[in-house]
Amino acid sequence: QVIDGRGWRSGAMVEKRELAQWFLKITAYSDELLAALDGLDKWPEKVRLMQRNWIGRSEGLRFSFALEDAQGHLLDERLTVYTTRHDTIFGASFCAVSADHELAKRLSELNAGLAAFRREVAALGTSEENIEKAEKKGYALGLYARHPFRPEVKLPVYAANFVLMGYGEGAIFGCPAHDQRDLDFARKYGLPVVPVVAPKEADAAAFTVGNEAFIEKEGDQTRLINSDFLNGMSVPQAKEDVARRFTEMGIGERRVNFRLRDWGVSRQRYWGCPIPVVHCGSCGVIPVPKAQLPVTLPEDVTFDKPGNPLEHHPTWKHVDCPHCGKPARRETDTFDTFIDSSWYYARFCSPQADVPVSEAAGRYWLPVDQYIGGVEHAILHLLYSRFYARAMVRTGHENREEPFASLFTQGMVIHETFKTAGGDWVLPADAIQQDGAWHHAATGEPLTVGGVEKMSKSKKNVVDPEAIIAQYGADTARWFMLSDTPPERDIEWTDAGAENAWRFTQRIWRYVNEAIVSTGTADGLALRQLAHRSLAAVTDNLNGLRFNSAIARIYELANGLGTALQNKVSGEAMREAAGLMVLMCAPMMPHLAEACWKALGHTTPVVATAWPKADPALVADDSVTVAIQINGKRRDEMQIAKGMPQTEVEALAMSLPSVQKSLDGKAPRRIIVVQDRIVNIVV
Ligand code: ANZ
Ligand code: ZN
Repeated sequence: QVIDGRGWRSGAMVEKRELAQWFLKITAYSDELLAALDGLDKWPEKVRLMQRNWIGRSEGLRFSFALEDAQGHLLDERLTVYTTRHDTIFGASFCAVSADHELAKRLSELNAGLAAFRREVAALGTSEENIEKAEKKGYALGLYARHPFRPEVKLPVYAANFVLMGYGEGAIFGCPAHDQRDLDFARKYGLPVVPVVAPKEADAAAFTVGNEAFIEKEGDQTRLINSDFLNGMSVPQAKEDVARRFTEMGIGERRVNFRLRDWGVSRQRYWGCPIPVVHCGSCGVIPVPKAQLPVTLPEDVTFDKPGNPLEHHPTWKHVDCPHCGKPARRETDTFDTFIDSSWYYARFCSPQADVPVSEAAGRYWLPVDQYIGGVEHAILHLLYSRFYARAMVRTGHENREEPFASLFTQGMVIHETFKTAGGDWVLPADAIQQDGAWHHAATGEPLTVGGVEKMSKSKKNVVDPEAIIAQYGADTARWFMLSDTPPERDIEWTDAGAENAWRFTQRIWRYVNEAIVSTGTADGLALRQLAHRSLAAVTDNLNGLRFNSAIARIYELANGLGTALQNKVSGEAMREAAGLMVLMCAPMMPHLAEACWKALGHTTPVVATAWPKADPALVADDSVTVAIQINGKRRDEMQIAKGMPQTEVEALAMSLPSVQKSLDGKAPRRIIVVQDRIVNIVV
């Protein structure tokens, strides 16, 4: 809940402070949370990728350097680093520790310059992005690390602003030729840049690195150079060799690291579920006994002081130890709200149960078939829930390790922004366009049109659903939103788009009413085919959540209906097509659909009517055009399914109005059918 180093709600800068807080050990599940992503084949690939990156598994090596002081005296302590590029060890030209590393902390007690540097780094905040963007800076500690293979080579040790305390060992060796951060750092402090990996075909003696580090891509295109016994090896071979040697030397071991950190669930605020533990001076941390749960919040709190009101409350936190009965202190931190959202899906299966979740209900209902939510949940809520599901399996509460079988991440509604010359944001409802320029409706002030952005209260680029519903109705609002864009993408709200959707509602109403009274008699097969094919496509699109494609098919059907009305197509086919169109619209325009359905003479409402099934014979696109002849003269044609049996073809031909007219009441003497081509009626 920290975005760009700021609180995601308040916008306040995050500062580092030490607090005793509660964590859930999600890192114990890193491996399985990662591995099981492969099985989530109904999740968007981008969300799975975000989770993979967030968990951030890396295979590397942890090893230590001997340390000496400026006079060359060996120290007792060693410097442990984590690396994924041990193949580059001969290109090492410095070591660096985080400003929060024990070594930096300790040395800063006697070194004012270092202390100031540590404060400067702390002020950079916690944002990885800021740390990534900031100029790479360091402070020399006056210590040197001995190169493990070349003891005469001394690598200066710095505290550096780009080394994070929370990752690996909080310490690195820098290889400037093959890491951009290390290269920037080396150029700033005049450290050697020795390339140790080069393209296969490159001349080792001539290969150099300028201001861009040479990063090894996956594959076998490179070889080790300037690296003693590693020369000529591929990167994986060299990694293997160094790992083996360090292990044999007893200074290192292979190690899998994860970026994922344990989940800090303590919040110093009033609004939240109290963390149900009591701190006792003699017994330690004691969980609140089940009989005393839930711990409820006091209602008489004040917000007059900064900090957590639960801390300031005169009595709430003073309780007796549930274990020894002596005066003890209630935990005043409350849970992160993501705790509750992590398992509500399970509780929803048994909302009345007197246990947190009924395992039997979960067995029946879970996993959630279709989960829909914004992509902003990709790495927090959706990862926490997956962790919780696993934890609940371990505790016997549930038996599904994955909470959500299928995930859909919808886009956002975005809108143009409007601003006055003075820099004030203006609501779209207050902006009017005159002669191509925008003005404030009330003051007449000229307005500039800014970017099309996610609707937000601060930029005022919001449209009020109430106003839209009052103007167009809810059906139109919904129809426009679904029609415009695939739901996983952002949709720009425009008045013109809403206006078009509204016009379409009018067309549907008109066509349905014309179909009701239609007395047309022309052949309806083409219309029926269109209707059933539309139905098959719309069914498929709705199942795939492709609402905009579904709507495009409905528009197509409506156009076909309009043409059929003009062509006086059979009233029966018109009413069938109109009825199907209404049912197809219903999930997206329920109000209009019910009114049309009733007008079509149905007494059961659409909501109680089953979704229609397309007739496969009409859907199949294996129709052929057959010419109709009377006494050898071409009179009409009709579309029929390929291979239609002779008797059916005859009956169909005889039913055509054009044929009936030509026959003028006379019975045919003979009908000759050339399969899939001609029907000749002999009178
Ligand atoms: C030497 C080296 C040479 C590295 C080279 C990279 C390129 P991943 O893959 O994300 O795990 N590193 C290790 N701990 C760090 C920390 N606490 N803060 C900042 N950087 C840290 O990244 C592993 C690489 O990130 C490690 O491999 C280390 O730099 C750096 F040509 O070691 B490397
Ligand atoms: Zn006690």
